[in-house]
Amino acid sequence: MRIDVFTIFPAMVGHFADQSLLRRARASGALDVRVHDLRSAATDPHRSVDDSPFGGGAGMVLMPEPVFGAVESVDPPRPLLYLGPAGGRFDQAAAAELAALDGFSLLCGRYEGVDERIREHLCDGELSVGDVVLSGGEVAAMVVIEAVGRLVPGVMGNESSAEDESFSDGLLEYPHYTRPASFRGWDVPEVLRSGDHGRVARWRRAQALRRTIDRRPDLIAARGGIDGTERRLLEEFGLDDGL
Ligand code: JF5
Repeated sequence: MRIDVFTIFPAMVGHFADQSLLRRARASGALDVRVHDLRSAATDPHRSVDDSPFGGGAGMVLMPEPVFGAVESVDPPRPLLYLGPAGGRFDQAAAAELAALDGFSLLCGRYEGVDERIREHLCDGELSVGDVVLSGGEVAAMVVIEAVGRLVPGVMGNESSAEDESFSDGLLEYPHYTRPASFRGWDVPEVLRSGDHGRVARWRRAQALRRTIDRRPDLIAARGGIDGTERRLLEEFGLDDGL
């Protein structure tokens, strides 16, 4: 998997990609993150990448020449996706789609935005990590790199845990516990210490369902509600309140 990132803050994204889980993935060859400085294609002595908007108004806009220049000198993997609040929502399904590709590229916007010709004639699409406005696309790019990177085979230490987690089946995760069995009078649920693996699995599923019903009813609606088996599972553990 190759991910190319175009940014005016290459050190920020580069440092991130050199850390933790991603560092190991890159060392193993499973993940190839290449960060490119948008300023490298600037031609003027000040290496300018932005200019004031035609029509007036506050702020600065990324200019087409350095951005087209940086991208075209690399010929990066496509699609090239622009990160900004006007994009399609980047969620776990979008992460899985990107993880199935051989590669893709990210363009980080800054200032008030980028010249519209970059979005229209250079980029292939647009992604948003949420309804929040950032000062630039770098943090959003890091969200995408981490979410996609950990889905690439060979990236995570524990290959099974990616599938086990929140959203993989449309539910939030069940609660986790470790030692001590009793901490400040708060005890680990008895079922987890019972050694009954079938009952543990059913309890976890019931807890995941209950949590999702309480905290993310939108996710329950999206998967078509609760079926009869699930209702009985909730009843088994006394978690069927208000159903
Ligand atoms: C940006 C113009 C880019 O704010 C974001 C963003 C929000 N969700 N996903 C990305 O990106 C920075 C701000 C203004 C272009």
